Amino acid sequence: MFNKILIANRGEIAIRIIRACRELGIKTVAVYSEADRDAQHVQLADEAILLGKPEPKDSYLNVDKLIQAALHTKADAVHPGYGFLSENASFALAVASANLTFIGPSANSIRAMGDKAESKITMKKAGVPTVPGFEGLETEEDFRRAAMDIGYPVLVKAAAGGGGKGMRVVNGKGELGEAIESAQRESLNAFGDERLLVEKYIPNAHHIEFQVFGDQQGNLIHLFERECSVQRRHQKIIEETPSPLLTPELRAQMGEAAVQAARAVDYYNAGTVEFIFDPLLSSFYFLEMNTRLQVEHPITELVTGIDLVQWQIRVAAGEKFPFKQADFAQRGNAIECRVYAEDAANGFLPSTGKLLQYIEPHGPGIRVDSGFGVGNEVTHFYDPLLAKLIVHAENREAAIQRMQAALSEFVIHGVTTNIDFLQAVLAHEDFAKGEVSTSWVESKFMESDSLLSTQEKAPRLHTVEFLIAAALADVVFAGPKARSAVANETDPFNPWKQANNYRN
Ligand code: MV4
Repeated sequence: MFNKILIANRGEIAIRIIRACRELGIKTVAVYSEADRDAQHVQLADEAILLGKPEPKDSYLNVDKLIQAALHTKADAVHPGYGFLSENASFALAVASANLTFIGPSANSIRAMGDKAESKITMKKAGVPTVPGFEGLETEEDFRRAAMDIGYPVLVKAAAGGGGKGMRVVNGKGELGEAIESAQRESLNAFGDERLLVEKYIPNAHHIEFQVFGDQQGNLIHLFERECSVQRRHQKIIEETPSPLLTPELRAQMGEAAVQAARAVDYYNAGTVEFIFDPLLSSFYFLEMNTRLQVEHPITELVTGIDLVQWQIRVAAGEKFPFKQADFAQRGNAIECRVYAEDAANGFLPSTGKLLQYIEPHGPGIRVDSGFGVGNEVTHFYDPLLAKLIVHAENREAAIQRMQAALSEFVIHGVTTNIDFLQAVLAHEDFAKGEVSTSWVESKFMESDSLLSTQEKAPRLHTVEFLIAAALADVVFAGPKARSAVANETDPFNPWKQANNYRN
């Protein structure tokens, strides 16, 4: 087993990895930028190395500095977390070349899944369902014939890309030329590659992904699905498992397809196979594979009872994964809400500032993964994710209720958050029915100017002043009685008032 692991990341995921290391008796090295001197991941690790300026290219994306830090601290492995360099095959190779272990899949697996067109061809060969379509088209005439063959509407996608960049829906042949041109331009800009693929457009699609996990001995299983259709502009907002859409038969088919997909690229460690699900035909198609740990991994941990990060470390060290597919079942329902520092009522702009108050919810079946506390600064340099609020309960209704109660207990002052927006989604009848496709948020919420964000109404105070005011009021840590008693006051510093702004 490793003696010491360097964590090439920040925020909640760095802390999640530090905790797994501590349980395994492994020492940890945090890295940080000048913007993260006071960050919690720095304080929680055994050692910490300053990388440089806040800009990611000078810090969390800087391969040379990260390898230097690992060698200097005599770490023997590197965990990349998610984002940053986690799906960069060159980084995985650089780590290995420095005689360090990359905690993740092989560089070859990362590369094989990095290109959409290439991975789609690999999946077709492996017998994994893909959306009907064509790759490797060159002239406009090629595209025109392909689109006719598929039948409109079609979707033009960047072959190199992901995350919806360079994607255009084409409803008829009159729109095709312009769509190809603009998709090529955008794709060249974003990825330095203008190759496109074209496929059948699936309206009202659901995003259902499967967690896969394997060791270096060839044992490979799936850990069921996560429904991630509540998203906006390709940013996930709420994830849940099990998916309310899947039957046991479909789940088994998709799980098998996910394992097949992973096996086709000799996958080991944690990975996620993304499918697009057509609710009209109950058919599913491979979209892409994310060759890393995902943000939403905790909901899988809660329903399967497995610690994914611990097992990532153990199989990276060469341990055999001892469980078989039949050892796993889904117990209850889990939901994750991403609490972002952003202003839902104002175009979802990121909201920056110092956290003046921050009180997490607690209770049975409630988990909070966060990298923030009172006094921490939310900056524009990094992702505005403040916390992941994750709940687990006996069934879906109970999980939704538990999430609503937990959200109403969450107190965050100093930045605007999306908590009221999350509550509006959870309270919606479509969500209750589980009838929420990837276009749902935009169609139901975006044109509405209702109050969707938790507005910061109190004037900004310094942390110490705020805590003194709160202590004098003697209610910050008091129970619901005190809470409801003060909810009617006009005290502008009253932290319990924030949840009352919510209207649907
Ligand atoms: C699609 C699709 C409909 N039909 N492909 C968006 C990002 C990229 N990963 C693939 N995406 C989509 N591909 C076909 N043939 C709809 C989407 C899509 C989507 C997919 C997953 C999660 C969220 C999404 C939001 C909008 C569109």
